Amino acid sequence: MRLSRYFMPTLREAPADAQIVSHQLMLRAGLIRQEAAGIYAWLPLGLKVLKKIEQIVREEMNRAGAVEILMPTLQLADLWRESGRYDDYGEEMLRIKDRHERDLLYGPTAEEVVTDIFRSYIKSYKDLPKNLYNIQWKFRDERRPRFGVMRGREFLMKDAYSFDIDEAAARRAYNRMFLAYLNIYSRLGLQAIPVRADTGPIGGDLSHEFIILAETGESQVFAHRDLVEMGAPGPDIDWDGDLQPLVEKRTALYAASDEMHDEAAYGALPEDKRMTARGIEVGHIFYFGEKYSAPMGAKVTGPDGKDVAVQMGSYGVGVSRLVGAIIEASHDDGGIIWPDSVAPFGAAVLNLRAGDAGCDAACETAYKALSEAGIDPLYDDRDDRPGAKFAATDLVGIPWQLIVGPKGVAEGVVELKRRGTGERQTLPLDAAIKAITG
Ligand code: 5CA
Repeated sequence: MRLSRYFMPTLREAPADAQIVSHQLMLRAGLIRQEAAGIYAWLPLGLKVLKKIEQIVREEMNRAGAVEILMPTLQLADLWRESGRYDDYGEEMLRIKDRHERDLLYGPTAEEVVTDIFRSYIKSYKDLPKNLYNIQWKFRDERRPRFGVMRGREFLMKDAYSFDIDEAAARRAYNRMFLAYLNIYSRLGLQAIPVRADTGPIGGDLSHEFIILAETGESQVFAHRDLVEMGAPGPDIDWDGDLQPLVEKRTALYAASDEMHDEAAYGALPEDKRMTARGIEVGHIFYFGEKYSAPMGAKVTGPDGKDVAVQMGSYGVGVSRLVGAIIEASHDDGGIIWPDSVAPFGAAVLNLRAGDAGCDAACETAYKALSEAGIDPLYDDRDDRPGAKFAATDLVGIPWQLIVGPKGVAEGVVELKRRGTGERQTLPLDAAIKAITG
């Protein structure tokens, strides 16, 4: 992409009401624009990052055996009356009437819709297990939308729903999601801690939140240090095998958010293993058995010929919240530092003297080679001061900067900067391209 043709509206200063660094940087780097409280338009750079996160989530869900669908944002109130949640959900639910005076709502979550889909088609235990997910916009009329996309009213969620014949099978489904989540966050460059959690309006008795550490997080977490430092299980586990040992290795260590915190259990840990910090909830998984399947009549015939309500769980990832969470975890005074896996562009080519024949030719060569190698470069071909180009490129956080100036071109070299470390090297153009394409 040539910057002269792109739309990347960067701002020198963030609006005063942006309180936390990720919100400030998302506005300054031109990722989002607020349209109403807690409701955002995604600008080109923000949309690219959002789509990359979405794709990583999708790949890991598919790997763990979940199947993608797409449910509507608008749902029938009658379904929620069946589950008994319509009145309970309260003011967070945006209620709408259509022209026929039928009650609709903008989905804050989709247990009812997915249960309705399931019960329409699946009638036998032989068709289980099933895990259906979608990546879809949700609306919750939060009392205090704040921190930009962190607590929005409209936000993008990946929500998955598992259906099983009995509790043992449902726990296997839960375990698959538990481990898939750790792999998702690891691919996003994040260290996530699974903590025991409260189930709130979703319900159930088994639940974990996935928290990444950040000073601006809304929850306080208390955890065993070994858990904080433990890596993700990796993609090559046997997803159909016994995952319980991998899950237990993690759940055996103390970890809780404030609502579930047990001071005595935490205090019993060796002092050097106690860790408490603020964190951001980037995922939440629930096992709630028959809470929706029983009232909504989602039953299958079991091996003994008797009908039973299916055992369900639901599993959410805050996809749009993750954009902010990654920035909280990875930035410096100059701006955002994207992990390569979600960077909006793989590299930036900076032409320090657009119009100079030598600079233009070197930049075009780099731009072509990087494009062909699938790096998706952003070429700053504008006629602007070098200082402004450096600042903008640092701000938007592109992992590599290939800097082309007239002096270097005369000597047959360019400069290559790694955004994360600030490391710079001067080298021939070919070598710089090779360093980026690996
Ligand atoms: N149905 C279940 C799981 S599919 C559910 O809705 N869980 S949830 O309420 O915990 O939401 C799942 C994830 O969505 C949260 O972990 C969080 O990362 C994200 N999320 C929730 N509310 C918001 C919000 N207001 N703004 C941005 N992200 C949110």
